[in-house]
Amino acid sequence: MDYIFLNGEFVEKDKAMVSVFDHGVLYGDGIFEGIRAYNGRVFRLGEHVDRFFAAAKAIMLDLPYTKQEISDIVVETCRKNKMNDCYIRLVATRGKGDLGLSPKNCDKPTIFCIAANVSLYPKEMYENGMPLITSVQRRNKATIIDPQIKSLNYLNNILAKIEANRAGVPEALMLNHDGIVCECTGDNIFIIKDGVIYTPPVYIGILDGITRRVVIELAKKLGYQVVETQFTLFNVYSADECFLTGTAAEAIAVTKVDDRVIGTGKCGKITAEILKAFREYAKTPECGVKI
Ligand code: PXG
Repeated sequence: MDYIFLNGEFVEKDKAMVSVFDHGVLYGDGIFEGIRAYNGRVFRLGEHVDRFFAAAKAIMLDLPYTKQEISDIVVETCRKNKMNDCYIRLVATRGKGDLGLSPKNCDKPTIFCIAANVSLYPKEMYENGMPLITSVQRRNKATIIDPQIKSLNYLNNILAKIEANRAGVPEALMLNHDGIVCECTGDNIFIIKDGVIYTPPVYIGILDGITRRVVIELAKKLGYQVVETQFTLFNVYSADECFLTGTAAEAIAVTKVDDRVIGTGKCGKITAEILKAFREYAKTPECGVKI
């Protein structure tokens, strides 16, 4: 990671700065995407760019680029840094303004793109699964800040992550205001019961995760029934298997939730099959745009 794309040019990492008057810094006024490149291909780049533009529209941020230009920026950032397998962070903030909430003096958005090394969960956890706790923090209500917007306001997810850190586990599960299971701080959740795969629907207030979409497609191709429906912690505790999906995490088994052992306490058979299918898919030319 040597060069960062920042407002139209590549700058050296140590010189990539944004203003203290940037509303992304002052108010968390902006959006982001987390994207992966596998084997010289940017995974599902079109969908990430679409989600980025949808979020920009929702917060009334006019991006000064077309979708094709944003795609090119992402690919070019990987090329410039000679990275074939990496984690990419694409960010757009409202830009530099003054010390008022109103963005009317923010002339142009700040846009940057970073290609960094991937940090997955520890390898051991991909084989043996990982523990979760349920956070006391509720996931944002869709009527306040819709979780479909990958906004720079991740404070309640961060508070949940701090709870996980303090409990000595890698992730925290978040519920909505009615106690319905939503997702983790940076991963979507799936449970499996009697061979059927369940995951919360997007409308209850979750990020419409791109890994989630891919896993749903792959699981259906493998012949599994996938049901998007609401469920509670009871269903998680009594599931046969549970796993998380995310750009950084890929797919990873959960073997304990709030000190309840899930299924056999090991990475389940269906979860292992899905992770394998995901990794195979990430090696195919169809998975993304060539760097
Ligand atoms: N839910 C939330 C709240 C997220 O932020 C996901 C689900 C998974 O979505 P994708 O599209 O990646 O399959 C995310 C992903 C990280 C990290 O370092 C991950 C995310 C955001 C920030 C950091 O793991 N978002």
